[in-house]
Amino acid sequence: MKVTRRVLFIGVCLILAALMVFTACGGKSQSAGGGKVKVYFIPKNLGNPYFVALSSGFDQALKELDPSSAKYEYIFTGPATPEATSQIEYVEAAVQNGAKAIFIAANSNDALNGTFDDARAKGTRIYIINQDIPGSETHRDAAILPTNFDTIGVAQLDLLHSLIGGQGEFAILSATTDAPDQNYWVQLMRDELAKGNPKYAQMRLVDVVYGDDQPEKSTTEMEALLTKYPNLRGVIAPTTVGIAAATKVVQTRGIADRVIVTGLGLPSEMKQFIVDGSSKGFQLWDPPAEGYLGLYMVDAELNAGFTPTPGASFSAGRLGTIKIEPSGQIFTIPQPKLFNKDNLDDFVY
Ligand code: RAM
Repeated sequence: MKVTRRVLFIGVCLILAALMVFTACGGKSQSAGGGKVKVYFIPKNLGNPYFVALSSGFDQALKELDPSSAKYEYIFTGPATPEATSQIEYVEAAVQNGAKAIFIAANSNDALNGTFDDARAKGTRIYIINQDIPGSETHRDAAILPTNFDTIGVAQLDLLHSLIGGQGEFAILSATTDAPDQNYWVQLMRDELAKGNPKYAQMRLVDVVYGDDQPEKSTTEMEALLTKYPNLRGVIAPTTVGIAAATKVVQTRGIADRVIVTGLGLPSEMKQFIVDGSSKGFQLWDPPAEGYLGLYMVDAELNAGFTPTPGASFSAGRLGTIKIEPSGQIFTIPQPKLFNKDNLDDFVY
């Protein structure tokens, strides 16, 4: 009798174990993933390698915090092009799907405010990532910035200054006309020039054009600048898409020493240009670190009593303790970093 019971008990255990394995294996299907915490990253648009680099940081943190993929479901999705309203449907779909947190590189300062409000009312955290939404800060929970944006205007001007000997006409090749991050930096550059600092007295900003973070449009805009301004000495492209396209133009035309292209570049895309001399240097930060600390922030809220309020801090693995500034922003690194032929080993993303 005893033996029979034990056999029965073992049998039941085996059936339960089999059921668990079956359920776990089905984890990829929509319904079986239901128990996991859903974390979304919606970039400005898909097809921009910059955001693939940023997304890889989420994956790094997932490996550390959830090696068996039991806790989190991470979803990287977004529109094909970076228009002001193109992300709305993706935010709505994520909320509908039960997103715990949405990280979004918004394409507008304010076009998503109502969508964000609805999402937050349903319990979804809205974290702006890679930038902020100036003027609309009350519509998000916090913002992860790659660095302190207030340093970027002077940093970019100084970089061009050093590359052109402080003299000549230059233009800015930006992303979209609505882009919150580029518009902020371009304004900082304009403000700095307007201050009358003698350092920039011999540099003249002749135009600001928009390549929409699309390689073809950026190329066309760069070519048009060269036609319109025969004395153009430099271009600042504070977008990884724009700088890569513009550098390609000066490389192809063999004029990389006459028209200096700089700005914010993705090291993996710019490496070839640095190696062949078409680019003398550019700046950036650490995009993967932003995604990495983003997932740690979600985890801290779930497991360590963290709430995203100014002054609060959390522990983010290899990045140490991260603190939310009074503005609700997080600065991933304090200031942008210079990439040139002297640090090719740092070109890792
Ligand atoms: C482009 C995007 C992104 C920006 C970088 C520098 O890839 O516009 O938002 O942070 O450039």
